[in-house]
Amino acid sequence: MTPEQKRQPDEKRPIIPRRENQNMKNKIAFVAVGQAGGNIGQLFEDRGFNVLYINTSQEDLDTLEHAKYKYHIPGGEGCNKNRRKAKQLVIDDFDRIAAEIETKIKADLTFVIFASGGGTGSGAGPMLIDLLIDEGRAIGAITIVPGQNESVKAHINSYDCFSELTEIAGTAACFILDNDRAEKLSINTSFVDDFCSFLEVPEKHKSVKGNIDKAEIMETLSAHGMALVTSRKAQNSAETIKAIQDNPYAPIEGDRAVKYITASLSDGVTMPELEKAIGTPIDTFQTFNDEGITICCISGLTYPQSRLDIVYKKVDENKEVIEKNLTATRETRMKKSINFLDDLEPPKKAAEAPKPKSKRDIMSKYL
Ligand SMILES: Nc1nc2c(ncn2[C@@H]2O[C@H](COP(=O)(O)OP(=O)(O)OP(=O)(O)O)[C@@H](O)[C@H]2O)c(=O)[nH]1
Ligand SMILES: [Mg+2]
Repeated sequence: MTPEQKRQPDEKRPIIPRRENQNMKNKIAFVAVGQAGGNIGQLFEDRGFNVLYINTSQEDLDTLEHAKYKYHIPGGEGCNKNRRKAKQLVIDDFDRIAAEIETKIKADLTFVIFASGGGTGSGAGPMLIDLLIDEGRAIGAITIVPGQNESVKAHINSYDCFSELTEIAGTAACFILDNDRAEKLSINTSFVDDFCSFLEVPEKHKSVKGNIDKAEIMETLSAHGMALVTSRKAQNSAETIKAIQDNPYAPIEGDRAVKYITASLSDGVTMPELEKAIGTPIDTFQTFNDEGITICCISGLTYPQSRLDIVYKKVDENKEVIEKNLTATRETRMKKSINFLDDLEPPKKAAEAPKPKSKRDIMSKYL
C-alpha cells in the first residue's frame, strides 16, 4: 500500500484505486468469515472470484470442499455464538490474518461476508472491516439478519453486530440479507446470481442510448450505506419495483436517503419511474437491454432501522427469561446490571470518542 493510497483521517469514503482494463473478477474479491460467510463465499468462488475463507472452526472450513484459500485462526475451536471469543482470537492473530489477506486478496474493493447472528463472523466481521479500512483498503460488507424464529442469542449477537457495523464511517456498500424473507440457501444463491449479473452489465449490455462502465459499477458499490441488487424479468417499472420490494434483503426504510440507482433497463422500465418509487438519488447510471430483464443496484441507502428495531424487540421481550436463566449461574453479575444489553456485551465507547490512532485503539473499541 503506497502512502498516497492511505486514507486521510477525515475522509468518509474509501479510496478505490483505478486498475483499468481489469475484469470485474480482479477488481472485486471476498473475505468470507464464519460458516454463512463461507457458504456465500463458495458461490462467488464458483463464479471465478477470489475468496479467502477465515474461520475459528477447522470443521467449518473442512465443509468448504473446493476452496482455494482457507485460513484457520490458531487456537480457535469455533465460537459457539460467542462474539467476544471471536474478537479475542482475531486480535491475538491479527498480524497473520492481515498478511493472509494482503497476499491472497488483491482487489480494488473487498467485501467481508459474515452472518450477524453467529459468533465467529458476527464478532470478527465489523472489527476486521474497521482494521482493513484503516490499512487503506476499500471494504464493503455482505451480512445476514437472523430470521425472527431464530434464537434470542442470535438476535442479541445481531443487534450488537449492527451496532458496531453501522458506526464504521468508511465502509463501502453493505448488503443486508434477511433470513426472514426466504430459505437461507436460496437467499445465498439469489443474492450471488443478482450480484454477478450486475457486475456483468458493462460487458454484456451495451446500448447506443447509454452504457454503464466499470467505473460506474465501482462507484455504485463504493457508496456508504445499505445496498441491494436485483435482476428480474420485468415488462414495466411496477414489476421492477415489486421485485425490489420482494427481494431477500432487509426492507428499505420508509424515510430513506438514496445515493445511486444503477440499472440496465428492459423495455417498458424507466429510470424516472424507479426514482419516483425509490427516492431521488444523487446520481443514476443506466443502460438498456432487449432481454426483458432489469438489473438494478441501489446504494447509499439508509440502514434498515425498522428491521433492526424488530431484532431489538425480540431481545427486549425475552429479557426477563434470559436474566432469570443467566442469574442461575451468574447471580452477582446480573444483579449489578443496569443496562440489559450492555451487560451481555461490554460497554462501547461514547460515539464522540476521538478517532483511533493505532490498530490497538481500534481493537480495544470492540472489547
Ligand atoms: N442466509 C444464510 N444464513 C445463514 C447461513 N448459514 C448460517 N446462517 C445464519 O447465520 C447465523 C449463524 O451464523 P454462522 O455463520 O453459522 O456462525 P459462525 O460465524 O460460523 O459463528 P460460530 O459458529 O458461532 O462460531 C444464523 O442466523 C443462521 O441462520 C447461510 O448459508 N445463509
Ligand atoms: Mg460456525
